[in-house]
Amino acid sequence: MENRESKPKQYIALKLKDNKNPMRTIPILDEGEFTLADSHAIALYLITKYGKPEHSYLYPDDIRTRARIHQIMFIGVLFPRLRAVMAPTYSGKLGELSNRMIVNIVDAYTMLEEYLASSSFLTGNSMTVADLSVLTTVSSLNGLHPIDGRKFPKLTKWLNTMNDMDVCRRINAPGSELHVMGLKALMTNYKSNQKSKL
Ligand SMILES: N[C@@H](CCC(=O)N[C@@H](CS)C(=O)NCC(=O)O)C(=O)O
Repeated sequence: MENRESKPKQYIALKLKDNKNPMRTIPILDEGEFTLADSHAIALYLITKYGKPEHSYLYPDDIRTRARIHQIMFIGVLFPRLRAVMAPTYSGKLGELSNRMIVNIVDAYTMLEEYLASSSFLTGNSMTVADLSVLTTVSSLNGLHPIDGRKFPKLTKWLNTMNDMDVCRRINAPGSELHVMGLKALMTNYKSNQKSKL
């Protein structure tokens, strides 16, 4: 994870093709002559390119609504808190969440609870691409450190509403469950390796 030279070949190949993803992260969109990194940029590109009129609620034309959507999608402090757990776990160096990791995750929940203070979704009373984007990270965080429903009632309600949607049940939930299960298995593995060294 930390060593950018150790990326699987296909990502390196994409990176080398037009030098558009120096981060060497996934996801990467590959349309032949056009590649694009960063899930938020990709989601906005796909919705602008392929969105049908009946999906316009996901990314409405109104510029202030769009600005709010961007504000949530480019929040910047959410995914890094998951990444802080993922990176050492994938490289086999983490057995459990540290206190610092938990404080940062709970702080992210607090921030989202505030965004949801006066609306049922993150940018208003209708679900947008911003909610879908945040859901992908929050569902993994929730699997690692469950959201306390008493402390975060609005976030809990939002998550339940999102998880009840057919699209989230079919697409997000299976991947998220697998992701959390994999992370926990790697942590357990690390812990048992540590024990066997004693
Ligand atoms: N802001 C980027 C973050 C992408 C990202 O960090 N992806 C992870 C996998 S979920 C990755 O490729 N990590 C490898 C690395 O950072 O070296 C996005 O939303 O696409």
